[in-house]
Amino acid sequence: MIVQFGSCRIELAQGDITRQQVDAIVNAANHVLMVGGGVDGAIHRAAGPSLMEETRVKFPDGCPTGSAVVTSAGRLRAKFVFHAVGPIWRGGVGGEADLLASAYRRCLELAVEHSCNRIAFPALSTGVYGYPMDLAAERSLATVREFLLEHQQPELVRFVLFDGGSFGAFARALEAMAE
Ligand code: AR6
Repeated sequence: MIVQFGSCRIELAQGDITRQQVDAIVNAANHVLMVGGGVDGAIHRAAGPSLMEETRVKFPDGCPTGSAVVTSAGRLRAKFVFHAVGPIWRGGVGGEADLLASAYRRCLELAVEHSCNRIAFPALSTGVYGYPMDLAAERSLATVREFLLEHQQPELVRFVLFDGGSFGAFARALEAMAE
């Protein structure tokens, strides 16, 4: 599913984010930037050990929740990995929505700063971090849409959803937004 916003587009795909060929792949990281499971484990396995080494050397203090840092991409078919730290869901009363939006926005800013025309996101915070999928879909897509309309870049933002459930939630939210 593809929806155009000005000269940019948001695309939804179902699959494995490590197989994407784009300028930047976003990782769902944690604030200490230690390799975990989910997207993080898959990205580090596919990229190879250079990714962890670079992350450790460049960012010994980790990365705050709601932000992101950039490394090269090792063996992935991308130029960069943006390690984004989404919030842990705590019932919605701890500013999770703003922190989630802020993590997406920082990645989009990094894409512009590093001349990345094509960026792929997973559904940040919706796995181990427990953010409800429907709420995450709405907030994530609204944040990206707002950024694209304001900045007219990057050209392509692809959400790579792992299964039918997450794809469906994002498709419903994107459809509602495009109406
Ligand atoms: N490609 C695309 N999406 C995936 C993939 C994949 N290969 N694997 C899982 N997903 P998660 P979080 C989906 O847990 O919630 C790690 O341990 C998954 O189904 O990866 O932000 C980190 O180190 C879910 O919908 O990220 C952190 O400690 C979404 O990606 C913590 O998990 C995000 O799930 C971050 O938790």
